[in-house]
Amino acid sequence: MQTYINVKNGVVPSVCSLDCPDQCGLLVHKKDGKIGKIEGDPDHPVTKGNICNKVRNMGERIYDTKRIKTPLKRVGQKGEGKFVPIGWQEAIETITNHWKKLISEDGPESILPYSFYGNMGNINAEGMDRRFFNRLGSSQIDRTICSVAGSKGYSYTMGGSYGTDPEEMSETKLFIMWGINTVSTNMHQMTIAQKARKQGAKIVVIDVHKNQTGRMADWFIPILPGTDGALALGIMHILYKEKLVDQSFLEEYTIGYKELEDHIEHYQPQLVSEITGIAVEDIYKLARMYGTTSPSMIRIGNGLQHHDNGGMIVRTISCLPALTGQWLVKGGGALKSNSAYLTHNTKELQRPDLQKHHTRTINMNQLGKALFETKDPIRSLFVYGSNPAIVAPESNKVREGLARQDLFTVVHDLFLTETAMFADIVLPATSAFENTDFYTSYWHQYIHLQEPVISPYGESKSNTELFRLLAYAMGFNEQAFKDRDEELINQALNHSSNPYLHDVTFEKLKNDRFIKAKNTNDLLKNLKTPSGKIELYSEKMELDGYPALPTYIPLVEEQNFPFHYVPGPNHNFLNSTFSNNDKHIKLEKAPKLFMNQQDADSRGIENGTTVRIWNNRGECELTVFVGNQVLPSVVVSQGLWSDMPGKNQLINALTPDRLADMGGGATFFSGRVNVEAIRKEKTV
Ligand SMILES: Nc1nc2c(c(=O)[nH]1)N[C@H]1C(S)=C(S)[C@@H](COP(=O)(O)OP(=O)(O)OC[C@H]3O[C@@H](n4cnc5c(=O)[nH]c(N)nc54)[C@H](O)[C@@H]3O)O[C@H]1N2
Ligand SMILES: Nc1nc2c(c(=O)[nH]1)N[C@H]1C(S)=C(S)[C@@H](COP(=O)(O)OP(=O)(O)OC[C@H]3O[C@@H](n4cnc5c(=O)[nH]c(N)nc54)[C@H](O)[C@@H]3O)O[C@H]1N2
Ligand code: SF4
Ligand SMILES: [Mo]
Repeated sequence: MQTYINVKNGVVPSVCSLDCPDQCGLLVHKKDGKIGKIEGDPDHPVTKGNICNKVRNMGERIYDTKRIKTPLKRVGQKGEGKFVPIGWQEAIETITNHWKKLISEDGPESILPYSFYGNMGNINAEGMDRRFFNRLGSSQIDRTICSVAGSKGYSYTMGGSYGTDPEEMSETKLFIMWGINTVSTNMHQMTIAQKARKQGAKIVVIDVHKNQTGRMADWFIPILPGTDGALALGIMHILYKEKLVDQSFLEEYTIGYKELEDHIEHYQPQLVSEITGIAVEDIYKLARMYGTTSPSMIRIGNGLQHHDNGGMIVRTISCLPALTGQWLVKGGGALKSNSAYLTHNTKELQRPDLQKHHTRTINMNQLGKALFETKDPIRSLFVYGSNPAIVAPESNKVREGLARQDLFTVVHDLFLTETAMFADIVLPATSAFENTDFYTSYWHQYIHLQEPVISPYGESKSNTELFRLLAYAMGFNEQAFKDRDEELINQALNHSSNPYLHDVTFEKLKNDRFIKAKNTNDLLKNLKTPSGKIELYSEKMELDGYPALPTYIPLVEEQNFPFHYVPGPNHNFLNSTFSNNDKHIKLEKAPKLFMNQQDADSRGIENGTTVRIWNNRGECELTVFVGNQVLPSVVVSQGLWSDMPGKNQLINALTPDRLADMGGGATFFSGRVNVEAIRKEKTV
């Protein structure tokens, strides 16, 4: 059979597997049977042949000699990195024998899976693995690290992750990039906005950091961290006062618009200015611009919701397009995530029915804490598709937990990550280019098929293959563990209750490669809120213990540390992926800390020198960039950096593991720190 694997020289189609909203169509150039150049697929309707630098250089990662070729067994201390190669049979036997013993002594809940979306492929990231851990009866992990708080907040207003179609945004006249670094994290969103700008559109960026996205804006609005809810309420105040609301839209499609009008009386521009740090006249200017420009689109980022109050912030912002009736305008509305259009049949794919008893669920944002729980302790951790030693908050606590002598840890990854350094057994994972899977974007509305482009590297195995092996060795003989990848895909796509996902099958995808969600313009008729309308007032929120109307709630006050610290992702890594690739590190240079001139002057800190940044959770040493990119009292760093000899750059040593107001989300950006000069010589 002709497969892409057999193509020696030529170009084969693919899709980007990374946790990035763009989900680009790719063309992989093969030379002598290996991956050479990677390009964008010019026929992809949204990404149109452009891709980022990270993935253009992906070939180097696929063939990086640091990639793990065989299973490994630890022979040194935890964290030391001494391993010897072993065969797959020994690896699987070691793991399953250990687990069988644990299950008989402590019960299956002493085993904890920990995973995220290092590979977004649906059957690999949340398919066969879920079946396995359901059947095992292990503890479950709540995958809250990324976007859950905002998604919950948005859903209270809109009923689910349904937003504006990026393909309609060529018509948009006002883009508000709110807490999103689109140039780095959603590049095609910026491409679309720039194209629209040629037809007169304006780009407004509201952010705590004037980064590459802010520098591209027609108007950059700096704001104090975690205060965006107040700004949105201030805009509402002016919209109502100046009769810029769309009354007929409010009457037909929303509930609670009268209650909201009374409620926002409190959010006077002067008060909002004091909270947000934005001048009163700018609040008026923004509200009037928003109230009079159509179509207008708010692109809501994830940055906003990595805060104590992140759910409520997104809930509040998501009310704005209803006030101006923008949901009826082509290219108008808002986009937090479009993932709901392409939801598949998770019941069939993940098989929760295989779970015989209810089990506890552990929030992944509190892994450190969980590893020290003394009641029903976790005795084994199985990590795949994630690198918690770098990406999880309170990393010092996480690493202390990973170093526990009595914790049996297995890591499945392509590389010996910082987490894998603590493992007892490391298993080699295929890259997505070696797998079959289907992908669904959380920004545009296409579903894609990935077929293997090359054969597995060394002895590596895909997640689906690994969990089939583990199931077999555990003696699980249900058909669910025998289903092949194509069957898993067809089971997941058989989802008649999602009207947007229609008649898509493995075979159809094989032919078409990407297929768009259907009937997406009748959103307002199908809203999944309790009332079926846009809920400006939400009874459900009240029942869940929140204010029913959008409300400004301040961040948790951390005492004694003068700076608010916002450590986001960077341009050339994807979370910690690529942070171990020389080319990407070179492009990024060094981890930087951005500080306001005023703060630097008062502390005798000079641009380009090394500073120590600390709080009661940990410390880091970073290169400081002094200027006006951040407001006084705020410091920002970019990127999740790998451990390197002699460098102290573990960013998440500083971040809190408090949970956000909704969904148990992460609060990476709500911590505080202090900063001091430590070396006078310039490092860059
Ligand atoms: N190059 C690259 N692309 C990526 C990623 C990556 O690591 N690198 N990660 C991917 C993933 S998993 C995700 S979730 C997305 C994340 O990408 P985004 O949704 O863009 O989220 P962040 O980059 O975390 O934060 C966005 C912006 O929010 C700002 N911000 C922080 N706090 C506040 C606040 O209180 N108010 C306002 N107005 N702004 C604030 C930050 O300064 C930052 O510029 O990107 C994806 N794409
Ligand atoms: N300070 C701070 N911390 C953050 C953030 C932040 O903005 N600031 N962002 C947070 C967010 S939004 C997110 S989403 C998380 C992301 O955190 P993670 O999901 O942990 O993301 P990565 O660091 O990219 O790690 C993914 C790992 O999966 C591996 N992998 C890739 N494909 C496969 C596969 O098919 N199988 C297996 N077994 N492994 C595979 C990769 O090699 C890599 O080591 O980080 C969070 N952490
Ligand atoms: S990381 Fe994002 S922008 Fe880069 S190729 Fe993948 S989907 Fe496209
Ligand atoms: Mo994320």
